[in-house]
Amino acid sequence: MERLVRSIRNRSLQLCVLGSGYVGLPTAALFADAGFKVTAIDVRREIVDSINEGSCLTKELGLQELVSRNVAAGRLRATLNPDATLAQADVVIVSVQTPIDHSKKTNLSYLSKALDKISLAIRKGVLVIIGSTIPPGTMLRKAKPKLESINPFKADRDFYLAYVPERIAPGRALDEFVESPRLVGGVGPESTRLAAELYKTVCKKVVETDAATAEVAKLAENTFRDVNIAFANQLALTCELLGVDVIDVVRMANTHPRVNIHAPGPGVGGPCLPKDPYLLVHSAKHMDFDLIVTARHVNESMPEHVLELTLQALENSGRKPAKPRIAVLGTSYKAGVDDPRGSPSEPIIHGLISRGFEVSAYDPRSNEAFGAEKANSVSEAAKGADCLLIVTGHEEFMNLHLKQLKALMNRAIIIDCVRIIDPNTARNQGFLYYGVGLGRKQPF
Ligand code: SAJ
Repeated sequence: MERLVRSIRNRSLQLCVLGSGYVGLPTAALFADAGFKVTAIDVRREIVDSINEGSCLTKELGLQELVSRNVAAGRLRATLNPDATLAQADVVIVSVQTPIDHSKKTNLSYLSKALDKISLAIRKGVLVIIGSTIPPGTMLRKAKPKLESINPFKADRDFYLAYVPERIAPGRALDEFVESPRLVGGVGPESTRLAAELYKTVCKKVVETDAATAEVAKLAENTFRDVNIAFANQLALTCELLGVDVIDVVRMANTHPRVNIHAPGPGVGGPCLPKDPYLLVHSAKHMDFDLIVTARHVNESMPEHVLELTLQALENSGRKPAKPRIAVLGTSYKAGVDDPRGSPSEPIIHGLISRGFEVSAYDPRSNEAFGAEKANSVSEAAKGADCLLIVTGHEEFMNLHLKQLKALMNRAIIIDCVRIIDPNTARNQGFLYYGVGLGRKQPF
């Protein structure tokens, strides 16, 4: 153990990262920058080739430069071939996807395949880190037995195994990797100690725990956010009926020193929040998880509410056009990122198309259009539109030239799901303005 700790401190261990996507590649690049020799493994040739060329396909602030610098210095390389790399590695970090299927059950097949490969290659003294989000119990009931199944090695004695959940927000991955306290939970004390030692080379703060606690804590963080956002969304729906503005209500309530209500919106997207509450719920099925599941249902229902608002606005704007044309602004799942995974824009656009509407979509960061006509600017999307539907709160949408847009549009309606346009400014420019959480009816 002491020898391994020394090898971490003098950077003489070889690392490999299995899965070089949104999280794996920043992980590989940061450890390489800390001085380790790192091999990034992926099944996608385009990812491997781009890394070896000193470039990257993942858009993350500072990542391109970090990859290029460390590839040039010979500390970072990528490969499609896991077997040879795993046979040499002293540390294996697993960062593969763990999606949920249509019945909301976790698909652990990518993780299982990774563990199969590691179990064949494992040697004495190797440290295996799982970074992927996993259901509680996975470390002790699946990962540990699998890694102990081929060779007569025992975890925490012959090799080391820890869960180190990632906590990074896409778009700020590098910064958050370093700055956010990192949970490190080993399957035993030696594993925790060794993994903590490794992460201290990159992270400013490491919090030691055990694997089972780290598993639940990771899911608890995102579930808490999801429940909080569901509360904000339910409050928004209530405010619409009560004739008050949820933005004012949340601002007022949050002046209380111990209240922090999140922002309502068109629904919750991304690769984590829509999934993690289900991972938590499925691992303890016998419990009554009404709160968490209900919160999910509230958030999942928001795109439908946006469709209802759109229909209402069209009806209230005079004669409803035979085939309304809607300009959707934003297809990435949240402001400032290019990632469209799980974006509320997807069910919204599909809902509009299935109602026979024409839809154009523009996003300055994402190329996704979810089946809508892809526009190259706000003006192009708005041309001939009956309604401007703002789904993602990108800063590019904050100061829209409303007068110009009105001149381009067929009908002047704005549905603001992320509340980035001031209602009075829009109304003064002659728009019919609808916002999520903005009361329309007279109270009581
Ligand atoms: N959203 C709201 N209202 C809010 C905040 C977010 O509607 O007040 C929506 C967003 O628009 C988005 C979704 O929720 O559609 C998720 O956004 P997010 O910023 O809460 O989370 P992610 O998925 O980008 O990343 C989270 C991270 N949490 C934060 O940024 C606060 C990160 O810490 C986790 O590591 C990450 O999930 C993960 O990988 O688990």
